Amino acid sequence: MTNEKNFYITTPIYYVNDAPHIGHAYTTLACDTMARYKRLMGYDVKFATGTDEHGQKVEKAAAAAGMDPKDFVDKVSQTFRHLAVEMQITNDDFIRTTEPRHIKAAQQLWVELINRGEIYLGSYAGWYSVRDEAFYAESELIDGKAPTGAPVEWVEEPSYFFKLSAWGDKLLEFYEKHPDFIQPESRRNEVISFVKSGLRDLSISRASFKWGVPVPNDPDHVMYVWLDALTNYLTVLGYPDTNSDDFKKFWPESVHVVGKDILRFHTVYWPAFLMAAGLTPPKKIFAHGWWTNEGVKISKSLGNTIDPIELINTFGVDAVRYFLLREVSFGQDGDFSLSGLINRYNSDLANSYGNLVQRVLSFIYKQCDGKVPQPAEYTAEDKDLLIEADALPEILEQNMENFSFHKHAEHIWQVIFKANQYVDMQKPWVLKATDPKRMQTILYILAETIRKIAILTQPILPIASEKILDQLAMTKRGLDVFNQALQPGTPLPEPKGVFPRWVEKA
Ligand code: ME8
Repeated sequence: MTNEKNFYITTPIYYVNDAPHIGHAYTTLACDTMARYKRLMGYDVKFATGTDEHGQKVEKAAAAAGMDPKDFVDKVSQTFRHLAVEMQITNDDFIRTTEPRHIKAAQQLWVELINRGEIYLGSYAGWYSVRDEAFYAESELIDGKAPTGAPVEWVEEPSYFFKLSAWGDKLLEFYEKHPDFIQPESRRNEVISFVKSGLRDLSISRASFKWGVPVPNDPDHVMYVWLDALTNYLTVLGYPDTNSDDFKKFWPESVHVVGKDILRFHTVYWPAFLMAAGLTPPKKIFAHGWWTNEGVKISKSLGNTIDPIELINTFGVDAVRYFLLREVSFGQDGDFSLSGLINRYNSDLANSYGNLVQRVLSFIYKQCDGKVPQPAEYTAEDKDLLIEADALPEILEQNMENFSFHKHAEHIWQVIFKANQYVDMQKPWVLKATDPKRMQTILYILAETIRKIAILTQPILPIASEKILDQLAMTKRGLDVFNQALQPGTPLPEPKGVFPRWVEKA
């Protein structure tokens, strides 16, 4: 049962080998923005994030910390959960791969694959990168390292294989039939040429360590961490119960948002596993770009990871969200810099949006008895501003459906800019004595414009938008009330600044 008003969005589940950084925060914030947008559009949304807790990389990190793996993953997983709470993320689920519900799902997917003749027992002799949790062919290595620069080690052990080589044509057919499956377009081309170059069967079990989901009926093996991890997207919906309400409602209406580093796992292995198990692949994989820090690759060994909680504590969630989503087009790489964040904050949030809201609402509060003003006749300029604001929902839809968060913001800020210009030109403050009716009309037009803008900024700036809508005494906030104008005479609370200007402390 698919319904176009159901929407399932997921972040990657993050490895718990280390604390979360700005890159993890980015993907989660983007998904949260999308989830909020879809709810605004009246969709029934399921939004999941979580942690990937098995495999050699995590096992090694636990050993390095001198901890039992289970205690270690319990501890680190909490830091990711905590980050989601601090960032006020609206996820409906937080999945951990060590949970019984997930182990059951991963094992069932295995059983399904083996029953359908998609898995055989063999032996693996080749390169493996623990850092990437990936197998590499000799021909892929560059100067003895993985193409990602990660070290590789030689692995020789019995292994179960998935017959990936048999799925090349079906994958190509699938990409052809679903041109939107891989986004952005450049990534799609990359995947298609990889598949066209020929697929080898994939090793999907490891026998040389124990920290993983046990392979059903063969206790010597644990499942390859990526087969285990990808299944999380099904676990969240109640798999193996494909008759569960969530499964029927949300699969395959799903979008997996990932970084470009894990494109292949999501666009080649995952749809192949699913098709081989008789399930439909998800609707879309969106691979976003990579953040550097002040021009340098973010890495623990370089000691330049950015702690998102520290940033949020300093600048607030909305400022961090806005910077990350506005600064680069989703899909492109971006560079994080504190000065960039502060500039954006001051110019777009404090000086433009914040200033508009603050000056208009405090003027209304003082000059209109703290009530929504009473408009009279509209002039051409009044109508122009309202028309601009009214055009935004359609533009919002066009942009958000393509994950163009930055364009969505750009369009809104054009209207904010116009509204500030309108204030400067109309000068309502000079009309108080001479033409109070006109003053009220101007202020009403502005309050209406702010109301419309604040409804549309909710996905990107949830906290500030909520405050602004509170200050307009609006209780309903969905797109369905976009055209329900403010009632003149409605009492308004005393306005408070939403984006105080950031001044560097000396
Ligand atoms: O790959 N810029 O987990 P992971 C942008 N467990 N995004 C970044 C980033 C950066 N510098 N660094 C990390 C895994 N990310 C697997 C996923 S899913 C079934 C299993 C984000 O902890 C980005 O989303 O290495 C990237 O894909 C993800 O974190 C990798 O997280």
